Parts: sequence; structure tokens; C-alpha cells
Amino acid sequence: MTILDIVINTIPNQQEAWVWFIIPIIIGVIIAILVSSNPLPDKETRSVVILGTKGAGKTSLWNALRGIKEATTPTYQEKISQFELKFKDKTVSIEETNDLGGSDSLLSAYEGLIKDHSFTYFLFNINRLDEKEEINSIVKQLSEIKKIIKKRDSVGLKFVGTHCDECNADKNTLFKKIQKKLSFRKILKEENIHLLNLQDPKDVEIIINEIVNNITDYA
Ligand SMILES: Nc1nc2c(ncn2[C@@H]2O[C@H](COP(=O)(O)OP(=O)(O)OP(=O)(O)O)[C@@H](O)[C@H]2O)c(=O)[nH]1
Ligand SMILES: [Mg+2]
Repeated sequence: MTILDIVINTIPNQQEAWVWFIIPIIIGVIIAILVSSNPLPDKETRSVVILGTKGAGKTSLWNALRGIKEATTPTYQEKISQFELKFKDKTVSIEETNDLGGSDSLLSAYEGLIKDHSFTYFLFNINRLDEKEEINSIVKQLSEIKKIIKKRDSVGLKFVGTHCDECNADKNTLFKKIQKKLSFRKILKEENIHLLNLQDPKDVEIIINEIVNNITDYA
């Protein structure tokens, strides 16, 4: 167990101000490791993983990628069967996987999802960055993802700040706020994050385009 693990495990029980002062440093260290993986899917990418906090929009994103227009309910674990993702004249096959809920009790299921050559989108609600529960959850989940990614070959990760439509700030201001809240230096670069409204098909198209145009066409 590293010092980082010890600090992460004590955070949920601590209410003192100093704990919240060091959080950007802790998350910043984890993010520095994560963003050193691939910033984009690539020709070797074989599976897509969508993780993140409760209610961030994981199921909404899976539904939008599959063209399903349904209201979502909180997820425990749902199978996502293999499907084809199209953008203009290109098609790629997305491997069967699971849609996991954002509860910390599902951290142990991440190991089976993040395989060699997988690309992870990590979702969080940008309007909840002032809430301790959201920050706790981000720390725990990123810490688990970091441990798994270190054991895998050729993996990538990108952050997705969701619910952009529910705040009044422009994207530049939002990006700066996220940088300040989540990383102690400017570790998080614009290439490492999307700021989206997942209810807007044009915003979802940004992700579809990114996956389809970077993945090998093996459908
Ligand atoms: N306005 C807005 N609503 C969103 C956005 N993304 C998701 N939602 C809504 O937020 C709620 C939660 O979305 P889900 O897709 O169920 O979230 P989830 O991450 O799968 O949640 P869990 O399965 O509980 O972890 C739903 O009512 C969505 O319609 C967004 O970008 N903007
Ligand atoms: Mg869900």
C-alpha cells in the first residue's frame, strides 16, 4: 500500500479543511499518471469503457452511442451487447461490455472491463465539483483505474465533464474551474477532456467521431 492509497482511504472519514485542501494535489498526481496514457483511441483500440460518478451520464452515453432514446434509471450492472458504431461512411464494431453504475461498491468490477487496448471515458457531472461525495467518488474511482491501467498494455483515457447545459459559464471558464478543482497544476490539458451536454446529439457526435475515426475498422 502506498502513501497515496493510505490518504485516499482516510479521505471519506475526514471533514477537516486540510483534507479538502490537499485533494487537488492527490487527484492531480493520479491524473498525471492517467493522462500519460493515450489521449485518443487508436488503431489498436479494441474496446470502449465508460466509467464515472453516479448520475454523470454513463447510461445516457451508451444509449446515445447505440441510438436508443429512452429515459435512464440508476444502473447496477447492465450488459452492453456488441454493436456497430457509424460515423458518415465509416463503421467500427464495439465489443460487448458492461454499463456499470457509479457506486463505489462496483470498483471491483473495473478490473474485468479495462483490458489491454481499451479506451476509457471517465464521466463526471461538472456541476457537482463542489460536493464532497462527488469528489470522494472521483478520487476512489480514478485511483482504482490508475492501478489497473498500470498493468495493461496500450490503454487510453479521456475525461468527460457532463451536464454542461446546466451551468451558465462558457467552456473556457468551465475548463479552468475543472483544472483548479481537480489538478494542482495545469496537468489536465484540453486534449484530455470533453465538456458536453449528453442530451444534445451534436455533442455525442463528438465522441462518436473520435471513436470511429481513430479505431481500426474491423467490423
Ligand atoms: N441536462 C443534462 N442531463 C444529463 C446529461 N447527462 C445525463 N443527464 C441526465 O442525468 C440523469 C442521469 O443520467 P444517467 O445516464 O442515468 O447517469 P449514469 O452515470 O448512468 O448514472 P448511474 O447509473 O446511477 O451511475 C438522467 O436523467 C439523464 O437524462 C447532460 O449532459 N445534461
Ligand atoms: Mg447508469
